[in-house]
Amino acid sequence: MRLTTTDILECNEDQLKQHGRAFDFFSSLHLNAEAIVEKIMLFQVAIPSWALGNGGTRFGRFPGGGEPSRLEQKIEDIALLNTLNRSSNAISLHIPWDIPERPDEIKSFAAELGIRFDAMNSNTFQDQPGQEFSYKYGSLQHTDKAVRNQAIEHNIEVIRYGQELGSDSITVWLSDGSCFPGQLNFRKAFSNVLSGLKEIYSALPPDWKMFVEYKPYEPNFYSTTVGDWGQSFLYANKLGPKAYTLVDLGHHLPNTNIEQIVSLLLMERKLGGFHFNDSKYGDDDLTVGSIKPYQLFLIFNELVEGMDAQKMDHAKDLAWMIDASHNVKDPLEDLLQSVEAILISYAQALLVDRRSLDEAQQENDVVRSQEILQSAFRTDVRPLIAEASLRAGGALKPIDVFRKLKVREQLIKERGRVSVASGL
Ligand SMILES: [Mn+2]
Repeated sequence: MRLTTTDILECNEDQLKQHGRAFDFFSSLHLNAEAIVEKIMLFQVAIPSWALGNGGTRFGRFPGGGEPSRLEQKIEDIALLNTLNRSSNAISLHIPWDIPERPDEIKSFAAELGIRFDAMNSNTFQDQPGQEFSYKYGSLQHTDKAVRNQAIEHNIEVIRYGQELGSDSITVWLSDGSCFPGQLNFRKAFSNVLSGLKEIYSALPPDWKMFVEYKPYEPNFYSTTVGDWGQSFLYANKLGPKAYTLVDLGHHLPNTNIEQIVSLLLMERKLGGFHFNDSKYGDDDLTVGSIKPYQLFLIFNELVEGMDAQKMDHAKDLAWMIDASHNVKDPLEDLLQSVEAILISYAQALLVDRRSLDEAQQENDVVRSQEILQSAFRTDVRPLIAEASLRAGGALKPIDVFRKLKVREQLIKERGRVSVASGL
């Protein structure tokens, strides 16, 4: 199914007047409204190929119908999202769940729909059918060199696929670790992973980046060999200038100060990318901004401050991606909510009065510092998000349009009620 700009313009019609009033009012209060709209229009968030169907838990899975079962259909779903919000023009592929059989054709199919290929993701946390060695006791950390080599070769294969598709980065997330004390020699595990990553790193094309993603627990519950940002940062530093740390919001112990991590990684020029989601307890993979919107804002506040300090391009210099799972919602509606939450936090961070905040910090005026941050956070910036979408030909209210045009019903008609997305 494809949506046209005309479909969307018709849906916008009813709301144009009210939106115009809201945007004008906002602009009369905030002189930088126009500049923020321009920045929002440039900001794009990649959608992972595994987030387009209903996920599940180890207790069960409840598919919603009309899920994309082929890569082409996944790309079509992302194009639907992007036609609605004009802010998600990239797909992040997972190998082997989404091996492009004919990369050339897939690449031009995606380009026709205005979709490009973001970071590639490898998988050494599962055994695939026909695989020679098992990853039960880890992949790059494994005691057996043959297993390590198999994992290295897989990552290099993922880079090759990415090259053919026009991607320019690989995200390595390892589930390597241990479930019980004594199971693992931490130093040996660390150095095995390091030498594996070095081999993968040396296979990177010149303009590529490698992202090292960390996670404190699950599926291993005693230790994880890339367990936190310190360990990831160690690897990234030892690997070289093309290696970076990737922050996944769900990959922290409860109440971790993620914004401080972001600030320091930016200072060291070692923050490479971001996986957005939200969580209440652990790696819950909930809709972005659904549980802790203030934390998301504080993270964006540090992102904007830190990227500006390094003269980085907000839209291009970090890899922005959603990494969520949808158990009870329509995945496409959930993704629309997530992208909107990201744009809202970004816009609020752009509203922060940096000069006044700096002065307040210098004067140790704690109350004023908090007032400045919270006044940005409590500003309703939705007219700016809607204006950015409208100017780019998108919907003023993407979810309303998704429902009004009965997109899910159409997808079920096309693909069937029992179609199941490959992946998680
Ligand atoms: Mn992730």
